[in-house]
Amino acid sequence: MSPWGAYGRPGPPPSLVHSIHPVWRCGATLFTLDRTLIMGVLNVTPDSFSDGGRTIAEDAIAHGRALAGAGADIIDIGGESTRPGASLVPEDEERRRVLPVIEALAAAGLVISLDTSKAAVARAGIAAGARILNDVAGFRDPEMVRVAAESDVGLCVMHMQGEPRTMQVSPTYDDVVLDVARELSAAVLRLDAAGVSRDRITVDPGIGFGKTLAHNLALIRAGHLLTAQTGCPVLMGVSRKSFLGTLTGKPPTEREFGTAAAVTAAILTGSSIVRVHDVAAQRDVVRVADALRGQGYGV
Ligand code: PMM
Repeated sequence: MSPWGAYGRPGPPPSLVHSIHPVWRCGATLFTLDRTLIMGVLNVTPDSFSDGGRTIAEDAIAHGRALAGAGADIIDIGGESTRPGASLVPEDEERRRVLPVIEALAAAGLVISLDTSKAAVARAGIAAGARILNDVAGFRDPEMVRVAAESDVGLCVMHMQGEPRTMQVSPTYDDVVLDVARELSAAVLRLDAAGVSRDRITVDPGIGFGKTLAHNLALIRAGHLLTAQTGCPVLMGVSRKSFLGTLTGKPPTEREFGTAAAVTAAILTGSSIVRVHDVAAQRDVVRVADALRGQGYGV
């Protein structure tokens, strides 16, 4: 029987998927991937919260609780914007932004993912209660690999071509899906060699991180192939991204239907975790997509 359950996910034959771990081990939390997990986005940056008399941390904590109440399985906390052209945030400032929010939400029993590429921030975040490290730089920094190996947290290895300031200038690939799969596999092997067990790792093709519209569309459809090639479940971040603006002409806050279409496509083509801003809206989308796929929610 396929590790995905009695019916299996549509996609590659069992011979290709038999070695995939149908779980994601994140410290004390073991996720069984028999339904799609929802990761809610919590950006703790000054431009993410309006100045309504409360501190950014207070606003962020309230928003994190709301995301969990709306159905998020994981809250992904980030203190540095990674949008194209964004400037870097000093390490101290990033720590100051995220640590109180991680502490408060972890103490409330939520599973916290920390979106950082800085090893010192990652270490402090794990000590504060984070159970997942989400590195948009794909654990290129040997120090990040060390932090991963010295802990038992879950990991998200994201693919990015170049770096945020310049990544959208002229992204080029021979074959985007195979190139991204190869680079993600290499990152997984680096973690493997450092002693990180495979069931702690998810991979993410990095939608919008050094990709054209065509690259993004090809990668959203490539979940099955990426899982087969890397041996890890796929996490997909499509929410409100600029490719949706290109397709619809809408600004980020009006991209919820576009996000819904992309989330559905990602789930039907093999993604196991989706990273979204509007959890309440996308939770319905995930439920329906899981049912269409023949899994989850009692189907
Ligand atoms: N996208 C952003 C930030 N972090 N992490 C992962 N794993 N995957 C993503 O697609 C991703 C990420 C940028 O999006 P935001 O500014 O809307 O948070």
